[in-house]
Amino acid sequence: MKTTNTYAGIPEAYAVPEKSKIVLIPVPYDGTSTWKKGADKGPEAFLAASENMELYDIETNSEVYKEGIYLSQAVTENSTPEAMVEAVAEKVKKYLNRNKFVTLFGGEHSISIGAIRSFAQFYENLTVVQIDAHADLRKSYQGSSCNHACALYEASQTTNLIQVGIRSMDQSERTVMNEDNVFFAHEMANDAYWVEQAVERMTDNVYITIDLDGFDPSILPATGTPEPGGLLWYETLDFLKEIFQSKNVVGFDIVELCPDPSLFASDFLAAKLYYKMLSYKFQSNEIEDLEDNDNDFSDKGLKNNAKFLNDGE
Ligand SMILES: [Mn+2]
Repeated sequence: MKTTNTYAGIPEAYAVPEKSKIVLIPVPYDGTSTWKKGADKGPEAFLAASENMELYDIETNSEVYKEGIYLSQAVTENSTPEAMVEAVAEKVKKYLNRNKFVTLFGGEHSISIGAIRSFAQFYENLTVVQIDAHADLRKSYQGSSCNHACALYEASQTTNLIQVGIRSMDQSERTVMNEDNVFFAHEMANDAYWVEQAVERMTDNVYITIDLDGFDPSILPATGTPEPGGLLWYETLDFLKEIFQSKNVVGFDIVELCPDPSLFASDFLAAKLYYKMLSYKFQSNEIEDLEDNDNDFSDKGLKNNAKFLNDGE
């Protein structure tokens, strides 16, 4: 399913696993989506768009790919939703254990369940920031707790979950929802301070999960269940920039790209969003590297590190 051997066609020298600070795990899974199918084609379209994107970021004056981006083998386990979630969790764990900055591209939103499970085991007091049109807080749906409609239920129980851009949910999800940590789209539209308020609710270690349907369908139509009234490009970047500057972002995923050849601008938005997030993450690295050369994770709230050291990989 890879279009090239490296992410965005970057030179091999920046794409070898040993030297890469960043790992990208594609998860082309679409087992439980209920409306429009096609999120399994998301990683391929994202990678193709990434190849046609400039790799110099004007805003940060950086070429973040030089930090090294290793494109891992895709997770293709799809026998059951539970098996897929477990396969994602194992893969994420393997690279966390190697001190990589782990990123994923889906696939439908249920792929985040396994990713968040491993991040929450690895980092103390983890905050999960979810940008999404849908709350995704059902405990189970159509017979599985690993359905895309349940993508954030486990995170709501195990992490400090902050939900942003929500504008579609079932009434029953209110019983699970921590409304102090929810930024509904209709409220954000009339509140100039939502970014500050959301950041105030975060602990130091932050994982970000972006369901592309969180964006407004006017700028991202190619997704399985579009909803009007979503986030626009620059307000999203301002929010993300604020998180990357003030918190320790430990990893992220982007999900629910459902490519359609007539809507290929969506693929390019996803590609640019991914690269922007890496650019924000590593933009101050040159300065940090001068001050402190070793790239360890001490003082950053690692926990249960030891249990990851035994998985033989
Ligand atoms: Mn979602």
